[in-house]
Amino acid sequence: MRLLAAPRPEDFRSRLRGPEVTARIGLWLGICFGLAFLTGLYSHFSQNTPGWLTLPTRPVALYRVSQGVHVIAGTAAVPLLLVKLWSVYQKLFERPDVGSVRRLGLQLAERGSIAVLVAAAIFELATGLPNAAQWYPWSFSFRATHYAVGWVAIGALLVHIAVRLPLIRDALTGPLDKAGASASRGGSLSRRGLLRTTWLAAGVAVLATAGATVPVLRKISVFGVRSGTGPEGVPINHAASDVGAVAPATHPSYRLKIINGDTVVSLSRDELSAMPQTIAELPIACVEGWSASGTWTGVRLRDLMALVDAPAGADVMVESLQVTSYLKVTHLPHEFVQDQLTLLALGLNGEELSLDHGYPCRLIAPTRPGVLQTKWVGKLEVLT
Ligand SMILES: Nc1nc2c(c(=O)[nH]1)N[C@H]1C(S)=C(S)[C@@H](COP(=O)(O)O)O[C@H]1N2
Ligand SMILES: [Mo]
Repeated sequence: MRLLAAPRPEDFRSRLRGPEVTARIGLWLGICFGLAFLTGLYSHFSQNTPGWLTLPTRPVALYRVSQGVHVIAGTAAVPLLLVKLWSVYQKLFERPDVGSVRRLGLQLAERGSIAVLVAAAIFELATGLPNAAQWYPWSFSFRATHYAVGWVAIGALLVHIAVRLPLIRDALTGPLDKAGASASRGGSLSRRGLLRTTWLAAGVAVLATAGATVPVLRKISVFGVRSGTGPEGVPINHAASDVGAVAPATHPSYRLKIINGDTVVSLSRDELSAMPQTIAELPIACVEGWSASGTWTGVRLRDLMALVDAPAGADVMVESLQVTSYLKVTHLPHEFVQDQLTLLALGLNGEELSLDHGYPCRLIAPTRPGVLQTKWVGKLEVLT
């Protein structure tokens, strides 16, 4: 009979399991989720900026570093979460305490909160990882869902830490392996060995992907989604031919339209080139985690705004010539409009901007998500 019954927690005899291991991995997992949450908030508010919020525009690589940390923390969390779940998996087979209604209620509440935490944590990693690999095998909006479930995950995590704090404190301050305990019941592996293997797995996962954003790691990051190559030495996300931008961007009648109410100024590319040019070293930092720095040449956006007498505090709508709607129109908050490093770029790394990087001109601003660095700009409109 016993063979057919579900196992009991006592049936899992490996001495590798236990709060000593779980709490140590949990500490690092908590750090990864905390970092991913904070950097995720910053990324969300960079893309969805409420009127009351003024975003920082320095350091220029702030978004690049933040989004790199976001993806690296999420990647490191994958092996950590797997080992942590393994280390507590026997608890799934604990029998409910039906002797006392109060204890049963508490048990169910605790189990429910852990179920939410585990589901939310798995969801965040299982959606974030494919996204960083630019694979979208689902039909819901990645950003809205990943953001909403992020709040669920961090809320459930805080409850979990609060409930378990005494246990966590004891486990972290006590010894990892009991003195004199042999490793025999866990096979040949000690707890220390298990933890070392876990840190190693997390490290390998990070090194295999972080080259997409950390240039010195490029050669060893075999799973990095961007190699660092492309026209003018910068990778391409969404080529002109993907979004129907080739014909309008190369048409001889191209004019940039700058609009402020009834005031409209049209400029050809030659006229843009004849304006004072600024050179700025700024990164493209894709929300999907890859990034690359470039030296851009172009006209300051605020000089263009002056041509139509735009008021100093106004935001600007930037519209691309592309045919498809995704990322065609973006909103540039006033702090970026006024920034002396926000350019309408005409050149990159000493060459004329290539079609796939946004010819005839593209927006490049300090510390902004890649999705908002609009290419093939056809229209700038002052918002009042
Ligand atoms: N008009 C337009 N601009 C765009 C995009 C787009 O699809 N359309 N993609 C954005 C994304 S997601 C990124 S990461 C950057 C990449 O710029 P690059 O291809 O020049 O490296 O361009 C951004 N600008
Ligand atoms: Mo991007």
